[in-house]
Amino acid sequence: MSRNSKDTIGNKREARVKSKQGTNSASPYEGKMREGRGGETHQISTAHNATLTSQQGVPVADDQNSLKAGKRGPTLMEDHLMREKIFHFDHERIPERVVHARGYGARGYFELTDPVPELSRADLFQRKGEKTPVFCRFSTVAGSKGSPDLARDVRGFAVKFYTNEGNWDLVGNNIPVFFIQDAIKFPDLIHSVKPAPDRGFPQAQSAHDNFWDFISLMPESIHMALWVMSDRAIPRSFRFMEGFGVHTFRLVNKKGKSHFVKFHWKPKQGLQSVVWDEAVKINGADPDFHRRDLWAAIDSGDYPEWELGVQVFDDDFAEDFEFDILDPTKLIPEEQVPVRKVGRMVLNENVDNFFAETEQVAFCTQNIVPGIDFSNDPLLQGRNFSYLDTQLKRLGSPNFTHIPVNAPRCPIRHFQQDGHMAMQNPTGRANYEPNSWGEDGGPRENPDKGFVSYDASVEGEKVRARSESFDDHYSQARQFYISQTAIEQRHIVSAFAFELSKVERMEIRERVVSHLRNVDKGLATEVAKALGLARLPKAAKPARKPLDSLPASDALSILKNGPDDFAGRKLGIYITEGGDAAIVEALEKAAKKKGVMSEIVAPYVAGVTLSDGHVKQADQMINGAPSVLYDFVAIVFGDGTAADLAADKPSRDFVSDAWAHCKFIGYTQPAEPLLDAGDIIGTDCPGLVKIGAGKDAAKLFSEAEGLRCWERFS
Ligand code: HDE
Repeated sequence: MSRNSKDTIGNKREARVKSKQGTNSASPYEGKMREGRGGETHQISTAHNATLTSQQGVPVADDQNSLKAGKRGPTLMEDHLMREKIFHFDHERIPERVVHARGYGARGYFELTDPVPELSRADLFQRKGEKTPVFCRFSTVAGSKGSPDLARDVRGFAVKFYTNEGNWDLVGNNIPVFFIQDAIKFPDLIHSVKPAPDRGFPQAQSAHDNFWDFISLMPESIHMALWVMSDRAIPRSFRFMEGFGVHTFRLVNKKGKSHFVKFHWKPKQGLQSVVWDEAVKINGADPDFHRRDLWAAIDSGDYPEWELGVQVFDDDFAEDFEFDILDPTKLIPEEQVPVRKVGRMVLNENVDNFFAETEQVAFCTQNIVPGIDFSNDPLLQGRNFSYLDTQLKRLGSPNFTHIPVNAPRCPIRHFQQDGHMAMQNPTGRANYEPNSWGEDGGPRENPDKGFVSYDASVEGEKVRARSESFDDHYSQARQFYISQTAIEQRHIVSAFAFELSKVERMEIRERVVSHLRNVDKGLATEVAKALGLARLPKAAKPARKPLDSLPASDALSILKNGPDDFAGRKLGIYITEGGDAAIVEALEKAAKKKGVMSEIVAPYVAGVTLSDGHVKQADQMINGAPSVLYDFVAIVFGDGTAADLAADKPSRDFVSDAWAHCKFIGYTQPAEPLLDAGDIIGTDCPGLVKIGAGKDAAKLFSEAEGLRCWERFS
């Protein structure tokens, strides 16, 4: 039988399966689940007032009391309903991810805007305007599932594309480089940053001896350390950060020709981060700040969007580039290889159930599709082993691909079977290949359509070694540092000083500074000064002399890539009794027009009576809504109300924090005593906008377009 005829049989079989299911759903299993036939998933009814049942479907008469021998007697073992309920509760938790445990996901789609068939045969890159469903999960790395969102940390940026030819997982971060060059060091890196094994703390923090001990002994991590000490590690929201595939991958076209590629996600909303003092306070005020932000934006229809870009290069470029393109501690500056935008991702649906989707989603770097391939990056090669392994541990069965969030949305036909919780059970007699069952013989391989690995030539001795081409550890760290604005450089210095101030052993602090000397002497001097070191430590001996010729790259700065307007940001309007109703209304209207979310803050959550006599309900009480939760604030007070509030700590902090964090502050004249109490010196300072009447509201918005008033930063 020819291979082609086998394929025809496969297609016929698929058609039969579909018609049996009575649905033209993309996934054969989806149809089965809807039918709810024996042996397949049952759906839990959420209908209002439906009768409560046990897991076995037995109606429950009393869910308040366990079965006892007499009202005051012992509980009986016979109580099958209580035992089932508690048994299930006892097993609710699955192991949290060993890294990236804290995360938040959403559904959406990827739309191809610029097809690239000449680069890749991947089905999702062929037809302009075609949409591919995606699931995207953002995360922090070090903290446990319940840790706060604003930890200083790398953010995971993982996207599962449900393509017509299988799932492609792009499991990236919001930082384009990584700490280590070889997968074998990953457990050490993660152990060092997680709570120390003897004391079980600190949680979700890198400011401790173990982490900096490891970093200072692994010079390859210094480039990434600079990124993590920059504001990239304290993003304002998942919506305002970039994403990177980090490793070099391959794109392979129909003819089998390959190009190297690095993947980029660019947020349409622009880049934005918070400042460290703000991050610390947000963690207290709202530990769910990032997940709430994403959920609220999607819930309100303000769908976040990213462009997918590719940096494509060939072997010649790889040969000439200053660094090894397989070294994941290096990036390729966008000025050297521009990012070509090929499509956009829109996140437009929140999950219905956090556990079902965000917790159970199982990303695997090995999930690639025809037209995309791996490079020999040793970190990527190690990851390809790790992710499948971790999903088995976490989800408990090789059938984790049967869980809807992980299931491909294209036809699946194979002979893999059984195992725990098998939901997709093939029908028919043949469960092996080759077989001679003709039409009932099941699927066949297809050399034309199927995945073929790029036939890169490989030769070499079996060695445990690292290539000398990975030896430069400082040049790109320096390039990153000199690409930052003065404000961003100051933040990096403060972050190093803060983190190292929490390190107890002096030699670790000094060892870190000795590496910084190879990055930038000014940076090392500033950090040493901030730490109060008696002398500047000698520079660490580099494996290879760093280059100081790499030019600054604007693409590496957040502030040089901020948004053009305020869309997607949040305004806090603090009002008191008698506040000017026209101004409040004008602010709310202007916010809506600009795509800004606004919230009313008041001394009482029940609200206050404004100047026109109507009661304005509040969204938040001042004690629960510090200004760190907003991008800019307006204070619209009624006559005489500021004097009392000037003695109120949350009210004073509201303005003094907004001031210290360089936020724009709109205010009405009656609010001036509070500004004085909040240590705001003089009302003619930059970033303070006096609002005399409703028509001035627009002024606050136009002034505040720069997001922060950095002139105030000192
Ligand atoms: Fe991961 N990583 N990682 N990682 N990683 C996991 O898989 C691992 C690395 C990244 O939202 C784990 O499902 C090894 C780089 C993200 O569910 C685990 C190495 C990058 C996520 C794992 C790395 C990442 C993970 C834990 C070094 C950026 C969260 C739970 C060789 C390019 C995905 C899980 C989600 C998750 C292993 C390095 C990104 C254990 C061994 C580099 C975004 O498999």
